[in-house]
Amino acid sequence: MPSRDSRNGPDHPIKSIVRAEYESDTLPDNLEPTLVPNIPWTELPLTEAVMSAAGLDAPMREIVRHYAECGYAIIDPEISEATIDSAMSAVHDLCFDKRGELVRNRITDGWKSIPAVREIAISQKVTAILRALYQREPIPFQTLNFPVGTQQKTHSDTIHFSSFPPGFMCGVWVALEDVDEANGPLHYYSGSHRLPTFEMYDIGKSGVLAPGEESHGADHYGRYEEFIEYYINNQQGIERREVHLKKGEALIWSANLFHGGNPILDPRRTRFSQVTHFYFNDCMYYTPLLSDSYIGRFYLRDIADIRSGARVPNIFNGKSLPLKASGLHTISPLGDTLIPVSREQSFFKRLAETAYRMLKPGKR
Ligand SMILES: O=C(O)CCC(=O)C(=O)O
Ligand SMILES: [Fe+2]
Repeated sequence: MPSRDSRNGPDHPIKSIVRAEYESDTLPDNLEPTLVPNIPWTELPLTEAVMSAAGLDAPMREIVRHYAECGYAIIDPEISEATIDSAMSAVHDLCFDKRGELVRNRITDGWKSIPAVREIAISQKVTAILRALYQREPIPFQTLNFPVGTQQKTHSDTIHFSSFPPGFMCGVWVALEDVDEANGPLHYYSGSHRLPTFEMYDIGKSGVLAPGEESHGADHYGRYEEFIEYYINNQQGIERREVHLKKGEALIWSANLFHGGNPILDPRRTRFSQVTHFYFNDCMYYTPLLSDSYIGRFYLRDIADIRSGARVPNIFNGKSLPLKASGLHTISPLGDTLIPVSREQSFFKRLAETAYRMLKPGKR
């Protein structure tokens, strides 16, 4: 199943037809972005008329317009100071030992045990803004908390979390304390969300550990990072920016916005922060790093909605896929046959492969 691909560019024939339909500022009778269900409306030509027809007030229209153009929004998520402090203190206690030494540099899914982390993830203000940005129901599905800067290399989250249809994913990064140039601020490339979406195949690697293959996408993540560094440093028309958020402020990045963590200049400084990753309803959710989506091999994700704890069905064009657990699935071009092949990717298979590689003389 070929992915819809931003490499089709602005002149792709389907996009041109859609644009021609409502190039003018008047709302056409028969077509509006919310009726083009499998493309986020911020990727379509968004007119004032279309946005007001969707019931957005002027400040929200401004956020949507900026997000469409630059791929991110800086917002006030309206989270109480008490909640921010409580999340920070819980993360502090898990990440530093009694002598003040850093023992963990990230907490994954802290929302399960830390009520304040969950509260940040389900912020009503964030949910309302995401509904406006995507015209679908946002699903917070994962939290990450960091006690210090990640110094993560530039990447797009589309390599870790993607959706089909593409683009229905975003990250919401909340500063739990002030961030400046010294404690490893986030950087992002404004406008980079319009660059191609890369998967491992694009750099000559398989995502899937298929029979006869010795490695899968995660083994080549370093190669992905090197490629992105080269690619992004040689792009015209996008601008690297560093973001110094104040405690309680948030940045929303769209699925393909390239971003990372700057170096920590002052090693004594902390940088408490929370990222909540969101999907949107009525999609297939998958991990591109472990998939070969171009030929229909998807490592599908069985996600739960942090708000309710309920599992969220994987849906292809309105049809629910009978997924039992996260794992590798092959999907026919019509999306109507689903064959779990998760054995190939199983923990024991990987363990056996690694042991074999280590024991076999002359092999890496
Ligand atoms: O916090 C950071 O420095 C980057 C985090 C990030 O890229 C992510 O969680 O997707
Ligand atoms: Fe990221």
